[in-house]
Amino acid sequence: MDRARLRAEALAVIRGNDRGDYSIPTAGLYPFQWNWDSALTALGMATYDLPRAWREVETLAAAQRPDGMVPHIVFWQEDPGYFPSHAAWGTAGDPPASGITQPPVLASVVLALAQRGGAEGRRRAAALAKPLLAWHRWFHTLREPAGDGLVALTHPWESGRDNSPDWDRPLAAVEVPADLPAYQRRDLDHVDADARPTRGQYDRFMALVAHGRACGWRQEEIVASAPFLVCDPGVQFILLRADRDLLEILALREGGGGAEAAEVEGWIERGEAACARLWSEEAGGYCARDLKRGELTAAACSNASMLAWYAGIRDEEKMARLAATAAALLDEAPCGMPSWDPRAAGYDAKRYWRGPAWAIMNHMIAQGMREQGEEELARRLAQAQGRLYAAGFREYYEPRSGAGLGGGAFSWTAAVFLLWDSEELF
Ligand code: 9WN
Repeated sequence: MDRARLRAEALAVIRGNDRGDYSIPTAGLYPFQWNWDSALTALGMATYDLPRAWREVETLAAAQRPDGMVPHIVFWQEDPGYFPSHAAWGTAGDPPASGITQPPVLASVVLALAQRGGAEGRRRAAALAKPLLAWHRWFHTLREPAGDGLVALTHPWESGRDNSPDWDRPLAAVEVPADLPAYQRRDLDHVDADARPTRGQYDRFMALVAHGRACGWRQEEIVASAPFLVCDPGVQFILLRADRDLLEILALREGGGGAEAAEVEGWIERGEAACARLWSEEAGGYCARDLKRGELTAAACSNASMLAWYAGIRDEEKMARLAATAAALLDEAPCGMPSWDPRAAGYDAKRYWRGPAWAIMNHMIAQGMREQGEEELARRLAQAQGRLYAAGFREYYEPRSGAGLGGGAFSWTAAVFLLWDSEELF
């Protein structure tokens, strides 16, 4: 790997996507601020410009809605190149935003920035405690329909794994209304159709947007009548870690955690216990659960299943089994943890979230593995990550060949390179 050249290219990618106080994932395909892209990109920015990294997360937090949700897209400026536009979402509020959320990595990123040291970092992290608390509370109240620690998503885009086979069954049950407004996809102007979701999936994505609009984007109403209501192991695990990290952020405030800390501890206890209900003996891992039908949606593992280490799950028996599954997946796919088990029905090496590997997912999975003592698996993932970067800073990669797919010059892919390079993790 030519590190110096890649480092210079990674910096150029992030700078090219920098819009001043926020960044976009990549020009053309995704021209707005995306929630988890932005937060994870800040990790890379922090390696060379910590104040800029702080501005990135502060801009994202500033888009919080009155109910506490931090939206999945913030439309700081107009751009006709992406669909669904702000008008298609039909949401109220300022700044203009989509009506759904995304994986809540923000608290974990804020803590990581604070840990880079300095009173200023602690001050800025403490100042974000309130919005973070409000967002997590939104998840644990409005999005825990049974109050049992399983967090619900109402749109596949909230998982960040848009068209994973995990969603095939619950999504197939979503009716596409005859009066669904006609729409024109813009993603296919930028990326080959065989690497993107199908028309049938898009129709259902838009049917769910129409449902949110019909509910005036009021959460209680959306959840109560949701055509799609699932628990994603990815969001469940990311939120569990983020809750733990939020506790540390609360402690940075003057006066410490207080009653709010006890509230967060309650979320952690409930959330951790609930993860067992995502376990599939057949898959040898944690899977998605359909909360409308009370069943797991499929019996195979995704890369989100592998975030259990990142979440700090301590069930020894299950984690040993999961380690064996992870090793088997990496045997199949040496260029990164595949987004779907290559041995399972539904696998597609090229199509979005149905097989390809993502650098940011590898990053979070490997971080968890290192923290939990799974050194050998983490080392294998580091090798895989090195192979991916040979194809540049792409959105995703074929997990067997390492060929680059989707958008190019991708912010979070470049950010993870800078982070791993600076910490000599390759
Ligand atoms: C919809 C920006 C986003 C990522 C998601 C990824 C993809 C959008 C799309 O791109 O989703 O949010 O239009 O396909 O699935 O994880 O945040 O990179």
